[in-house]
Amino acid sequence: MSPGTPTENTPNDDTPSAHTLVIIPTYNERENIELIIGRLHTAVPGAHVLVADDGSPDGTGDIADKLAASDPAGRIHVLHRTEKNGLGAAYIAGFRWGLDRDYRVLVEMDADGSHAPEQLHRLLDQIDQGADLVAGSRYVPGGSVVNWPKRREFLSRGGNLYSRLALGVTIKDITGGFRAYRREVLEALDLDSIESHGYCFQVDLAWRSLQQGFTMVEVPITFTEREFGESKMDGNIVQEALLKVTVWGMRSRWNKVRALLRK
Ligand SMILES: Nc1nc2c(ncn2[C@@H]2O[C@H](COP(=O)(O)OP(=O)(O)OP(=O)(O)O)[C@@H](O)[C@H]2O)c(=O)[nH]1
Ligand SMILES: [Mg+2]
Repeated sequence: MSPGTPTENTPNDDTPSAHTLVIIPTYNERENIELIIGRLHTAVPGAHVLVADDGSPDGTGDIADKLAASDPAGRIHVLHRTEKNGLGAAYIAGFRWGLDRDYRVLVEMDADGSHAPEQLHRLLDQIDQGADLVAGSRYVPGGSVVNWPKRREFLSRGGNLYSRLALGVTIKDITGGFRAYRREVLEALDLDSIESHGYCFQVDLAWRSLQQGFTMVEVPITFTEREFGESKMDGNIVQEALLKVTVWGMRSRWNKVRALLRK
């Protein structure tokens, strides 16, 4: 199915996906925010949205407020944070906001159009079928990347391969940021202790969920590089991920060896 095809599913009220909150972290996404929420509501009309804005100087937060005020169905919510604190902190605040209410599924989605709302139903269908955590994946059959420079794709594929080897997991795209979590997963994680940023934040959440014994399923997505606005990616993010993934992998292996020695 192409990213332009909306879902044909109308979940009944008993399914977890009928109680979905899509969290969209934003920092200077003025050109994108209305477009992405519009696409989301065309594709999944029942989904609620939480824009987690870090006081964007370009007025993204005000635009989100206006969108919220003009949605008669009351599906749009805005969390105004005062400082730019990174995507991870914005997501954690968003998760808390959602867990304080009765949402059953919490979704992570970028504002810049890289994650197609028209493909969200692929993730939600898997949740309804029993998965605990579903990751939109660029690197499973059917998944793809559009408009990415070769260098960027190489870095992303390399990071994923390294994570797979270091952590001993089979997930093909553990750094991706288009995900759906059953609320029980986030309730079980110690959100206070998560300090990772950027891609590492996604690896961290997946790794903690797997360690707790939750099931993680990948579904193919088409990832499209942003058209409007600026990227907030920087070199430190790669360094942080490399270091932390190595430590987590070594710690996990060491724990296994210790358990064997004790037998
Ligand atoms: N609230 C908040 N959102 C952020 C922050 N940094 C990035 N974001 C948002 O997180 C999402 C992903 O950020 P991007 O800049 O697209 O990062 P990226 O996808 O790694 O980079 P590109 O591929 O160049 O787009 C977007 O919706 C951003 O607006 C932040 O510090 N605070
Ligand atoms: Mg992006």
